[in-house]
Amino acid sequence: MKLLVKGLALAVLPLAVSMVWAADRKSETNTATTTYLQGGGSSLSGVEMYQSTDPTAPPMTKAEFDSGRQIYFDRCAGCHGVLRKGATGKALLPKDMQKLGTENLKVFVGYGTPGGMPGFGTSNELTEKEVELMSRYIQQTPPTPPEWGMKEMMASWKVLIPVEKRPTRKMNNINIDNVFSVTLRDTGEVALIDGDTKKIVAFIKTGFAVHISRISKSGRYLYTTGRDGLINLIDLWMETPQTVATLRTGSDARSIDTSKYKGYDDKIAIAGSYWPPAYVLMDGFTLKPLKIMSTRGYTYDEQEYHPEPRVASIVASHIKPEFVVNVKETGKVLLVDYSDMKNLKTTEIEAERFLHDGGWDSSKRYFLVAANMRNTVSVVDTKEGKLAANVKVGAKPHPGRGANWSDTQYGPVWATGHLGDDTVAVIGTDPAKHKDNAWKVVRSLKNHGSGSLFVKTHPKSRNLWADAALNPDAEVRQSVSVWDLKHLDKPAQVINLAKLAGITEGRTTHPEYNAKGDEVWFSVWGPKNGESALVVMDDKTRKLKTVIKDKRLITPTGKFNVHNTQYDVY
Ligand code: DHE
Repeated sequence: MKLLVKGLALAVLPLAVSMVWAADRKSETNTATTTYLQGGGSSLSGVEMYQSTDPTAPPMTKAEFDSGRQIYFDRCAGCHGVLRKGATGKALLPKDMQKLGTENLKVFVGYGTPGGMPGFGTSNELTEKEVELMSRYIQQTPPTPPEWGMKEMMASWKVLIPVEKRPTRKMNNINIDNVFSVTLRDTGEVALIDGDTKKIVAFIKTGFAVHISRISKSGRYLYTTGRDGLINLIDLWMETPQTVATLRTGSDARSIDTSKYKGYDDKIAIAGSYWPPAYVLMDGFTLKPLKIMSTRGYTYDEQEYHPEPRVASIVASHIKPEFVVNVKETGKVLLVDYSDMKNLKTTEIEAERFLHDGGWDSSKRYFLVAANMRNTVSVVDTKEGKLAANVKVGAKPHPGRGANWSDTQYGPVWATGHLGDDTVAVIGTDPAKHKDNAWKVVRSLKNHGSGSLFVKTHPKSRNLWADAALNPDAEVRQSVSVWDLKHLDKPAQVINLAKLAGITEGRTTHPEYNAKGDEVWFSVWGPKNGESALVVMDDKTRKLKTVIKDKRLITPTGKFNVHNTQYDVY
């Protein structure tokens, strides 16, 4: 019945409506994917913002406007952008929205679109009243969140333990090389777990919906970023590892890394923000902000001005004093040379839109990054400072940091899974010795489902693991595929890890190896008020080794092994 209503509703929409809303049908997608891309809610929902009144927009009370703003930042901004200029989703500009009018907009918000926008009414994520409210809200002038400059950063900066008061040697017996920093998404914490004993060493309060952890060159310092732009600097040498400094670099953020070039060990940190769209260079030992660089500017192809090009992944080069900064909406990769901050040199490389996550090839010369709305992996040659190739892959590549191995037939390769289809694309990465295969998809492996977020292997392993965490089917999203790298012609073994952990509701995600490369850890990411676990698999036998459960392990997602993150081993 609901479907019939939806069909009728869409059928009677005027042509103008369908034109404005004609979604990007070229790329396959599904509700889970879209929900993922729009994310886990932004901390901007609680931020006081400037609000203008537009006399042509339908009336709203202040309370309704505030509630619309909160819902928008929690559920819509990830796709449509903070300023509603469009990103993964369409632009929602007031004049276009007013042309559509409240009644038509209610259909889209309530029932979704064929291009992948979820039906917020049909999924019960919004009530009928909220659907109506949002349909009026998006006809108003978008409120602008406040900027966040040096003054605000300095006011937020806290050095809890100054450098001179920190230990001069490691004060604990933990083998920190094999510690895992585990994201506990919904509690805004990381759990530090000793990979040898599987015991939890510490829970550390971090930013809102903490996103990733990165390790300094020496392996001593751990950096985390929350979605609210709160950076924690954690000293792993302390008796119990703890936060020694914090800084807020913005109000919506995802990425962080630290200098890895020789002579700059641990010295400089960098964080990227979604809002304001910028990256910040900091002192690596204290987080003191040193320089803020805006990423506002023009798209690489159409040369259209974009007011909020968000900073996606950032990695530190091992071969130059440079950070690789991937700017989502403009499709540009910036190589930021930190050796002279007064005369900062950046190389701006035209890549593809919208850049998201990525990793190094095994030589650490080439950085491969997903441009997920153009079904492309862009390859940046960081030695030459230019684009090596744009490689067409499957629907919406999502590699995490990807996986490197030496293929029996094609030489060194790197792989990515996809959100939008059930393949794993294997790309040749060695233009020197395997020129014919370089920057081509040399194999396409069949995953057990679409909705893959992460793939992983290790130089010591002969297995490749992939999740399908966003698949709509419960059995599929709880399972992982594992291929024998020496026999990639054979289908993958599919193992339901949630079942092994005795968990009925949850997604299995993010493989991460231990330092030795003989265990692979997965998160079984359960609901906030339900059970979750970490599942440790013996890599050689592919049999269960241990399940780590603890009431405090709430919504574990990413895991970052100190050694592997420090040296970019994947
Ligand atoms: Fe992530 C990496 C952005 C949702 C888990 N995620 C990244 C990176 C970016 C990013 C830019 C690369 C960081 C880097 O390398 O410097 N993620 C986003 C989003 O914008 C998005 C789609 C929506 C949002 O609002 O945040 C999003 N991400 C998620 C999740 O829902 C995941 C699955 C669970 C969670 O913890 O929130 C998730 N993202 C991760 C993980 C990594 C990551 C585990 C690091 C992968 C790695 O191995 O390096």
